[in-house]
Amino acid sequence: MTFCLPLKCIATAVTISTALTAFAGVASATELRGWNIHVDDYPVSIAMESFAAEVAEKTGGEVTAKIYHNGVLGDQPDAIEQIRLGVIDFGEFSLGPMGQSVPEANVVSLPFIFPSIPKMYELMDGAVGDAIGEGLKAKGIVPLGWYDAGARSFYNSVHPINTPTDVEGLKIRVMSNDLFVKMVESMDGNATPMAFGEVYQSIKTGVVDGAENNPPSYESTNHFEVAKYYSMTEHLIIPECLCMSLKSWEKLTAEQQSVVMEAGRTSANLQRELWAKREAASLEKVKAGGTEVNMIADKAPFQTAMAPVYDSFLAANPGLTDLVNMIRDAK
Ligand code: BDP
Repeated sequence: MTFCLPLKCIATAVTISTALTAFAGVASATELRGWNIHVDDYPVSIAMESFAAEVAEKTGGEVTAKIYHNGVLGDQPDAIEQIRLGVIDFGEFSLGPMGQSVPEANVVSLPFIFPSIPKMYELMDGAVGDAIGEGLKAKGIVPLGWYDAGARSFYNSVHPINTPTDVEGLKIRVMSNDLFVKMVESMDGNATPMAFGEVYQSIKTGVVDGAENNPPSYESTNHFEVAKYYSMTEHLIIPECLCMSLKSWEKLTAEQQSVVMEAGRTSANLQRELWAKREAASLEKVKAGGTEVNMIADKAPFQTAMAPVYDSFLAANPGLTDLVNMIRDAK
């Protein structure tokens, strides 16, 4: 028995099937939540947006991503926990704070471990990156691409730093990781781990005398307005990671995973190009803004002062000795 004329029946069937397809489309679409600490025009932020665009395009809209810039989803140590839990689907992290949960990642937070930035790229795109990637995966984090963060140098509001003794007595903000506390204490400075977003006010009000970071972060946060001595110690070359929660990763199909992985690599290449340009522009901007940049004629005394950092790290993590040596021996 039929309640409709044949033509009407067809029309109704089409309507129903269109509605079902649309519903299925909605049901299977995934929107990923992305965490980022940086301002919108930062190289990391632009590369993350390009990652999101590529993923949306190549999955035909099945997987899309919304990125929350400026740290609005919380500070980095909390975001690392949230990505492990799958509350945040992906993000761009410094391997600095990552080291508190992933011991392998700590290896790249050892002061002066990489002889240069090109060498860091080479090692991160090879065996060292693979070893750290395994460590991350074991903690529920899937690396998609290694981003550049240049080299970090000290800045403060008191005086230029030329030798390790100039750090003595200075109150320096560090990223949340015991290694960085030890690093500053090895030069008799006072280290204060603190959220990135609190540093500007803390320098301004004298809670700390300074901090340490790469030129783009020193500039984009306006720290240069309150700490005008920027001393190019370049003591830390810490790569960064565009990475995804393993929990979110496992919800994707194999095909979607390969698109996401590929987009991560492409975005890393873009980020590295943008980084080099931004670094130069940031240095110009801070100099024009009154920053006094001083180069370090001889970094050897700083390197020597870091011996206790290595000693205590290797004593606590003997299993990571080979990885440390793999980097240190790289010429
Ligand atoms: C920047 C890193 C960012 C860190 C920040 C910091 O890109 O991930 O949160 O330093 O010092 O260079 O906290």
